[in-house]
Amino acid sequence: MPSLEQLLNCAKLFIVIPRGLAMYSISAVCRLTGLNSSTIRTWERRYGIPEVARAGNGRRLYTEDQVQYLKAVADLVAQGHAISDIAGLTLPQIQDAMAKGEAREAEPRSPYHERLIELLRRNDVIGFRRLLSDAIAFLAPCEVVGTVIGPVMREIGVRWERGELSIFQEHMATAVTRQLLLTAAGSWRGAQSGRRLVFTTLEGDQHEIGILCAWYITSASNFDAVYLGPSLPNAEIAQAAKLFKADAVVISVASSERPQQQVKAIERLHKMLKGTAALWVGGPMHHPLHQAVAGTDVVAFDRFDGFQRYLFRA
Ligand code: B12
Repeated sequence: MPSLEQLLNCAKLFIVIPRGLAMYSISAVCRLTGLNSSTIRTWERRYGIPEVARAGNGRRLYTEDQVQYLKAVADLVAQGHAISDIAGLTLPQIQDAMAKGEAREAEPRSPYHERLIELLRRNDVIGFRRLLSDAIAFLAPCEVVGTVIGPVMREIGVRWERGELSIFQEHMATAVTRQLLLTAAGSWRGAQSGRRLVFTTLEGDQHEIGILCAWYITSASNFDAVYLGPSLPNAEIAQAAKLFKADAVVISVASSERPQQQVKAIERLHKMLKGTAALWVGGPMHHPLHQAVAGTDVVAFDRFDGFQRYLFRA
């Protein structure tokens, strides 16, 4: 018995299939959307988009609507949106987001960017370490974290989502970056001003590069910067702030699936620190923490350059 796909192919020779009923193979979808087949399969496996029919021989068959959907998703991802944020949206919602011009501006990239990504792609961990180490040596702290480390880590995230980089490659990049930042910040002479900041992330948040970047910038300033490591319960943070006689506690809040929980934790920490230390928080612009702390004395940042300006004026 001929498969559905064979029947469809035969049918296409003799009859005009009405728009909306045509089915497309994965290679046709690649040509129409500009995506590669491994990205399409990865999105299907990780996010269930789209739920695709199979021909008798197991090959995927996509409807016209699904092709349009994948094209719209591909366009939004190309504009810098995270696939994990888009995957739950319907086609009209995606089109609406695009019509409203919610596209993110392309991020400025350093001359190191493409080379670092390529070295990682080739699993050349020594080359990656050497090049990142050069960037740290030659660029000012704020420049290296804002134009090299941040954009490279975010692109690693995007490429992982597309199935172009593996988890071990992301871990490798994080491990090297973390180690180089720890070493570089350690080489700065501790400030003698008596002003002190402590750095950490909220309990459960293992994303460490953002807070390490902030700590690294601070190490070059007139503050004594104490890094506590990531993922600390509020009570521990409050205790450390007291014992270290910190002027402020600095928290990095990574993009999260449960942002409201993070906002609540920040509010609780703010109360616990009253009378002991100020609270400074950094995190992505779209994070609800920025709105939640507006009008309070919590200082919020979404970029390292703004943080540096604040440090040097404080
Ligand atoms: C590396 C990484 C990890 C590593 C972290 C290792 C480590 N030691 O740090 C590991 C593997 C542990 C990890 C785990 C997870 N991760 Co992760 N991870 C990333 C990745 C690829 C890079 C993060 C990073 O280092 N960014 C570099 C920093 C510098 O950039 P940034 O965070 O954007 O910070 C900017 C601003 O927010 C701000 N900023 C941030 N902090 C601060 C602090 C101060 C003081 C200031 C001034 C500014 C500031 O400045 C920066 C520049 O603008 C991102 C991808 C991405 N787009 O970021 C995903 C990402 C953050 N992870 C994500 C997820 C979902 C997870 C997991 C839940 C996955 C899982 N299912 O297990 C877990 C959660 C683990 C946990 N409990 O915390 C999602 C979050 C999406 C969402 N909306 O929920 C992301 C966005 C990936 C994605 N698109 O799906 N992750």
